[in-house]
Amino acid sequence: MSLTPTKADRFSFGLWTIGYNGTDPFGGPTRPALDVVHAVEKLAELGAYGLTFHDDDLFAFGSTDAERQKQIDRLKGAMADTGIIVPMVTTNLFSAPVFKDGGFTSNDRQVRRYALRKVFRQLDLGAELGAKTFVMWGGREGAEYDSAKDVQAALERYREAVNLLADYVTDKGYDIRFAIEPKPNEPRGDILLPTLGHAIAFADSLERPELFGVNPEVGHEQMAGLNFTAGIAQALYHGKLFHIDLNGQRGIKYDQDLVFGHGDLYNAFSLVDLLEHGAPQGGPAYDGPRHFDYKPSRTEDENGIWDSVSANMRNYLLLKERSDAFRADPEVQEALSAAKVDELSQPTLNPGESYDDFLADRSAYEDFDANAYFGAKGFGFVKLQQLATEHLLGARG
Ligand code: ASC
Ligand code: MN
Ligand code: MN
Ligand code: MN
Repeated sequence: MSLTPTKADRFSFGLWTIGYNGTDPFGGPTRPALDVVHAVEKLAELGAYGLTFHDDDLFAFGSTDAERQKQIDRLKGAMADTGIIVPMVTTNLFSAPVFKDGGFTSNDRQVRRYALRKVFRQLDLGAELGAKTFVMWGGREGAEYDSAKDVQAALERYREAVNLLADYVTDKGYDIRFAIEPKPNEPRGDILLPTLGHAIAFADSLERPELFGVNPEVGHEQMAGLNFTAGIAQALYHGKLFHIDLNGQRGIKYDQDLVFGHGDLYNAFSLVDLLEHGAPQGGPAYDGPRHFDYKPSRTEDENGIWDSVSANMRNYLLLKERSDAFRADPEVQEALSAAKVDELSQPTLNPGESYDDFLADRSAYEDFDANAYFGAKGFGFVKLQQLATEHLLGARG
């Protein structure tokens, strides 16, 4: 297996990721602005296939139509020269002061109307550039104070906005689906639709649920103390994994946006194993872009940006190689069987068994000695996890 990224790996990067200039709440930029044409050329050279962007990443908020068009034309030129595509676009409804209480769910109705128009504009541009996914990260859709936000009304306004967008893409014939990106907090004290579970429930309640899924980000779920791989498994199970944001996070703290693999490495391993091999006993697989949404640390210069771009892709490919070796190891297969991982895919009832049949089956209860059954016998999950660890550390094959 090759560790050199190619377009077939479908690695994509946000323009805001490589373009992050180092600004944080405690200090200003540590790097100059990155030009989009240079960014596209470098991504192509390093083996990525796609670029994604918020409207404001490409043309500054408040640009004139001519300034906006100039940047779009420059991006199109770079795409034509390099073969880089734009698989996803998104709208910035969080940076400009007008969005300080959110976009779709600002308490101010005029702001909501403006936010929606900004999204329509970016949707048209996404369709023009061939994007298949429209991500919605509502970083400012939330509150710091419970009495300041009617959460049910906010959900109603969110619904109103996205139902309208879904009507629009349907009428226009755009081949675009929407992916809601959950995050528990930051920049707001609490953000609406804080985890992928909240977002899936909401997506399914919309007028055109088939057009709505999720774009989970590794660090965002981990900020809530959740297991990202388990969440991705559930998103796949519901047919809702439309897109994914890969990065690294170490525990429950501010959103670190580290390089993929530089955070919880075990969880990164099980994630790549799931994305590449699917569920052990089958189940829907993910075949979309492997999108990195991270921030090159503000300690780095421009070389550090490109080192971190390569590190994201290389870590993904290394984990894929480790996971291939894990799956191919006969001892792992034995340990999986001993742990009965495959038995979970057998239905609990017999084929055609009714509850009358089931209640009449004495072996299931009356004659079953629950104390004796597993009293002295374990599942061997620890042995299995040690085999995973040995593969992850390169100690086996
Ligand atoms: C996005 C997205 C995020 C945020 C953040 C902006 O579109 O996926 O997580 O914006 O990266 O800094
Ligand atoms: Mn993040
Ligand atoms: Mn993200
Ligand atoms: Mn992010």
